[in-house]
This record gives sequence, structure tokens and C-alpha cells, in this order.
Amino acid sequence: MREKLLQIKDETLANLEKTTTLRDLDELRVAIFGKKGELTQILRGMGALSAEERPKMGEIANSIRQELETALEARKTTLAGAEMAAAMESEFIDVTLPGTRPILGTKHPMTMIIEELCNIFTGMGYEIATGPDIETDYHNFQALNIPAHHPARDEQDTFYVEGGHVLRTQTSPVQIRKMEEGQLPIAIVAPGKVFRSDDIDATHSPVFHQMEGLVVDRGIHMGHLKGALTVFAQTLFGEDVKTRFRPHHFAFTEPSAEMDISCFGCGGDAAKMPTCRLCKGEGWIELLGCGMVHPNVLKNCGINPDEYSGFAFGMGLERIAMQRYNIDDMRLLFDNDIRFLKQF
Ligand code: 2NM
Repeated sequence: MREKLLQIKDETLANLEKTTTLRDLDELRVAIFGKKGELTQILRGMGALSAEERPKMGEIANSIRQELETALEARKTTLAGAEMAAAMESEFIDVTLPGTRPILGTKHPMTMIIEELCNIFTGMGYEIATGPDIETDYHNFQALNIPAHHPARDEQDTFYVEGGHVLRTQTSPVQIRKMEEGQLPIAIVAPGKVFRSDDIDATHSPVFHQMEGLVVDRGIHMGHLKGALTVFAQTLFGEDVKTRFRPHHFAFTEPSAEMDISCFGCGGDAAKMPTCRLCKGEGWIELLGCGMVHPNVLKNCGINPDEYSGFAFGMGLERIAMQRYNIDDMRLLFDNDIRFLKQF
């Protein structure tokens, strides 16, 4: 038994040196001191010894047990220290380092223009209205007094989709839907995407943005149209801006006009005009189309044209954004090149 005890002692001390983790160490502890451990079993066998041998063996066994326990404890301290040191190394966080900045996006120039125009009109008491990009032929054309064979419906301009629907070619169907609701008076602007089958170049895109406006009430006349649109132009481009209205034709308005603003580049100054790149020597810049809502359109929407009248207008937004931000190619607005967009 004595030999067995010394053997356990030597082996355990040797195995102790081989442990590299606290988990190894614990397995070794259990193998020696556990319920079925080698030493435990020997101590349990003491009862079978003679009364003479028992105290001697007991003494040896106890001293070996103590020696092993001390060695185990010492190894535990060493390994725990090493594991802590390794964790400190691998999990080190330098809280004094500067943080990583999240990459923030910026508003797209079209978004900025839409917001700016919406703010001007809501400031004048208008509400913002929106509607679907895919429209019925009725809302996009018929209700607007555009009959079956009108050139505006030309397949070369309009994207037709399944089921006789179209990608809206202007945001007017939003105004039609608003009038159909029958809640008068109406004062709305409708910003949004519109679609026309154009070839792409520096000034054309098959997808572009428009904002249209509509006011319907009793007694609305051309004076309201001119006043509202002049205030709008002066808020957008500056108090000194002048407006002029040229007769035009739209199927959905009568009378119809195009509104120009005095050039905000040269100010219509005869000396600067000839070289002005904004108005190309004209002194005026075309801004929008407008007119008094055609009685047929009001009737189509269930509004009595003898009782109510209205004015409407519509403008392309890309050109305004390009003038505002000095952008010379419309494609830049749709390319989504981050180097371009970052500038705004
Ligand atoms: C324009 C020009 C003139 C217009 C008319 C209507 C409606 F629905 F009231 F009839 N919405 N938009 C309109 C009028 C649009 O865009 C150049």
C-alpha cells in the first residue's frame, strides 16, 4: 500500500505539470480526490488494515493527501493567473480610442427641391396629395379631357402596362382623384414621379418628377392663378423676380398659359443677357404650365362648373433642381453616384 501511495503521489505531481488549463486541472483533481478517485479508494481501503499498520499508513496517506492538495492549489493559482492574463490580452478594449463614425447619408437634391416647394405651398395653405404611379387610362387621360386619339396618348410617349393601365405621364390623376372625393374647396399640390418613354440625354429621362397644383372653390379666376404663382416664384427665386404669362394650349385647362420668370442669373439686364447661360440671352426662363380647369374636367369629377371654378399648374422639378444646384446633366440626378450625392 505504501508503494501504491508513493506511486500515486509521483504520478499526480508529474501529471500536474502537464495541465495547461483549469479544466485539465479539475479533471486531475477528480481522478485523485473524487468519489471514485484513486486516493479516495485507497483511504477507503484503510479499514481492512491491521490495528498496527493502520496509524502508520494513515499518517503517510494524510501527508501525501496534504502535499497533493497544496500542489493542486498552487497549480490552480498559476493556471488561473495565466488564463486571466490571456483574456486581458485578447479581450483588451482601449476605451480612449476615438469611436467609429457611422456613415450618414444626405438628402438627394430632388428630395431637397420637393421639400422646398412643398414648404412654400403648405405655407400658402395648400395640402400635399399623393397617388399611385400606375394609373388607369381614365384617371391619366380621359378625365383630363384627353380623348382617345389625342397625341398626348401616343404610344411613343406613354408606358402601357398590362390590364390597360399606364405609368402616369403627369401627376394630374392625383388631382382628379382629389376632385372625385367631392370635398370642396380644394387647395393641393401633388409632387411625384412621372414616366414618359423618352431617350436619356443631358436634359431628358424616362422617369422624372413633377409638381402639380390645384385650387377649386367658388369664384376662382385667373387673378388668383397669377397671384398665387407669382408669390410662389418670388418665394423660390427672390422677391425681385417678375412673372409673365404667355397663352398656351392644354386639353385640361381653358384658358391655358405658360409662366416665365425673369432670369435670376442676369436679372433681365440688357448688358448681361447676351452671355447669360441660364436664359441664353432671353431674359426669361420658362417655369411652368397653368390654366383654369376645363369645365369638362370639373364635370368629369362630379363638380358643377356653373358653381365652382379652379386653376391648376404643373412643373418639372429636375430643371429647377439643376438650376438651383448648378447641375449640368440630368443623368447625375439618377445615377446614384455617391461622389455626386455627397456634395449636397
Ligand atoms: C399642367 C398645366 C396646366 C393640371 C390640370 C389638372 C387638373 F386635374 F385639375 F385638371 N391637373 N394639373 C395642369 C394644368 C397641369 O402641367 C403642365
